[in-house]
Amino acid sequence: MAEQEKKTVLSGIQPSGSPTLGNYVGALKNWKLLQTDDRLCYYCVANLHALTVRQDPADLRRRAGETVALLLACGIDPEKSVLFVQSHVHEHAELNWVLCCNTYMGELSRMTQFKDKSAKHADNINAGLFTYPVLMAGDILLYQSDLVPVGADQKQHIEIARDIAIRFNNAYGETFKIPEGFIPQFGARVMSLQDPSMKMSKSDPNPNGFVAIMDDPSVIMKKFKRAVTDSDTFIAFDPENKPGVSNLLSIYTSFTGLTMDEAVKHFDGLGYGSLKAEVAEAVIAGLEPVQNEYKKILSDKAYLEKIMSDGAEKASAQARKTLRKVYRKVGLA
Ligand code: AQP
Repeated sequence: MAEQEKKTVLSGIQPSGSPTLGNYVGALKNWKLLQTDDRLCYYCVANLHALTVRQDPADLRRRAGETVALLLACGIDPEKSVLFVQSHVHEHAELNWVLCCNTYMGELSRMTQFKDKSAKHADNINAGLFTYPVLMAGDILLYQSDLVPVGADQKQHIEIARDIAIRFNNAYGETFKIPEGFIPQFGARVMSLQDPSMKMSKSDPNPNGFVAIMDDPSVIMKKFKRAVTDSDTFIAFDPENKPGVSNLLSIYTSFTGLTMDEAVKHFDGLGYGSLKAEVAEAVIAGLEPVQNEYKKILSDKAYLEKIMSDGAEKASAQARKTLRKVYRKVGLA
């Protein structure tokens, strides 16, 4: 298929900690599946976004490469997809400014992620945290993306990206493609193992709340055994009344490929101890090939560097085209 006929896919992951089961089930697993012949996928390590929360510079630098290695280990194929680090393509920061000047304070103040993260980081409510959705809109629009695969937590950000694109096109003439979000039917919101009313997050200060993709099998087993359930004794899928148990069941279906009905039937008559152990075993088995591949890739620094520089070059070629068009439209070029 000719390059220009392919649908464009864009998504990103912040190198803001150790990627979790939530990132894997809600995003990375699907990124691999989207790499078909009729699509061109751009996958980025969103390190500019990570700066919205205070980061240790050495950790942030190291995690960019580690996250690229993890994406490769999760099946992102650099022959099929463009895999790059966001800060290596300076057009992201440049488009961000133009879009900031076309976005309203009112619409940004409605973003729930801003409210959540401001509450979590009350000592550092910076302007970047507030304008985060504009930077994300720029990521998407730079590549003229058709489809943006994300977890359910990013739905509001896709909607504002669409609003910004439509407003810009109306003001300056056709410039951006209007993107669609792609949210998986199951696993779009993996919840914390310690507080199933909150999503699982890699920056959770309580390490028992999340399972990192690279956690050792014994650690994974321990974290699931400590998972919060409820005081009932039966296993049922009921996210409202049994959020902890339902979260474990959802994770189980994502890793076994069973339907929810099949999973519930499988655990009929069994207790929470069996549920936790079997979910942990399924996760350990599912993550094992990713963990092995990650270690192999990370040990080859030259290969990783090459992937990052090739990816930046390919991404820049498209980003440059869009930014040039934008600069002409607004009168900067
Ligand atoms: N718990 C989750 N369930 C399903 N999908 C999730 N995603 C994140 N958490 C879950 C999806 O993973 C992709 C990459 O996320 P991100 O790194 O850009 O940032 P995030 O959404 O803020 O993820 P975290 O883990 O919660 O990071 P921190 O703790 O740094 O804020 C996205 O598609 C996201 O939807």
